[in-house]
Amino acid sequence: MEQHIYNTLSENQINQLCQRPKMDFKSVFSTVAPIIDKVETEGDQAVSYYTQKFDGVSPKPLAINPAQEEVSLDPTVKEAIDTAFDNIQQFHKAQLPVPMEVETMPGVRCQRVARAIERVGLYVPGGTAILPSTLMMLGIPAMLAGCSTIVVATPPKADDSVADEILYIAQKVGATTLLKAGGAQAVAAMALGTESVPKVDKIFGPGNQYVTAAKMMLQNSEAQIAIDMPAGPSEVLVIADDTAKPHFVAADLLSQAEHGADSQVVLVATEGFDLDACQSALDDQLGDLPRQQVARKAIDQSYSMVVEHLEEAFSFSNRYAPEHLIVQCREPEQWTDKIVNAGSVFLGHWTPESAGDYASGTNHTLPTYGYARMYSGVSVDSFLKQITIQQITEEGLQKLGPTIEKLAELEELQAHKNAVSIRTNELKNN
Ligand code: HSO
Ligand code: ZN
Repeated sequence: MEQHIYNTLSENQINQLCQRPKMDFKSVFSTVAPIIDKVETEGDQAVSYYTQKFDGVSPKPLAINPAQEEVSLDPTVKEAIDTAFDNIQQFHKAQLPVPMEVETMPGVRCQRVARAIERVGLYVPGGTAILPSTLMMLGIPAMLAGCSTIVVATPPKADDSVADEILYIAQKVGATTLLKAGGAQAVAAMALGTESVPKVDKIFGPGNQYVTAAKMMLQNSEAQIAIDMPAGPSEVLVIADDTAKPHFVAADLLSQAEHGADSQVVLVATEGFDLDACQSALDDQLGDLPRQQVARKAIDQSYSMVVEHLEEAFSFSNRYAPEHLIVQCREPEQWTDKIVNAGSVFLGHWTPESAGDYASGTNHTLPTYGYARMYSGVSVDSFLKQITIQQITEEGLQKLGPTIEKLAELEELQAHKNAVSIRTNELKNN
């Protein structure tokens, strides 16, 4: 790992270290545009065509109702899924909003109520591994919010089947359709609707650059869909002081590095942390990983930064705005007020990121690429919209009327003023 000393760096160099690799969206957009067009004109047939072309499978049928599928799971897998499901459900249930009502003036009552986004699409990547955890992270808040149409899209296996783990979770969250396709064609099918896939209003979930590009393009099209957030490669930043155990830190860095060769892994350590021991633990642990080629590429592009004080560590971390921030230092909870930009935070020596990835209860769909500066991770809120409601009494309108009339006059919008005057005059005359 390349090493930097924080207080020898210029502002410019620090900014450079906070940069993520550039995404070349231009060429990806030009690949994705014809896929979207073909799905729009040919529907299911186009989705099948691209699934055959890119994944080598012709899904038959293209979409299924997960409730009607037979599922058989190893009991230990089922138990692990059930435990994680329960924790994620508990933490997300607590996020359900409480209705709000405020009487801003006597007789002027304002309310805010939440309603579910009715139709949502959840993208669960396939590729090198199945990701049942991602379906829990998206499906559980969708179920709790009360979304009535939940479409799950995931690429089928080579034999055209869908993993039992995915089917089991799809059943538990009440998914209504499961589309056996991935890639830009699956995103397009959910955004536009086809013969067998209902059109949705918002699309969630991580994916490769083609999936991300399709989400971005369809968001800005006549399909009128929303997306959860812009997505880039996964990231972790670990802050370690002299109390941190080098082999724990190494394990955490590798757990993120194995996601992809483009994963972003950063270590920020005080001088008391044993960086050499961490480097040799990294080398040792890497040798045993089935995905060591992927992890090694990510680690080779990563760096460590030595700081004098933890204040500097948190200040750098806030500038970097990592998706995951792991804090392995003395009294880590004392630092939470200083954390301003991060997707999800893991405090102390006994809190690996894997806990949040799978089973502690928090969501693992989080902002990357520096978007933690202004985006939150997925939560129940992501599946809701808020509606405001108001009701004004005669007394309320008499009191508030002159204020509205004055402001309408100021904006030279006479009809707005009249809508008040016509009523208050009637009250005066009665
Ligand atoms: N760390 C990933 C989520 C994940 N990890 C899924 C394991 N499975 C999000 O950055
Ligand atoms: Zn992970």
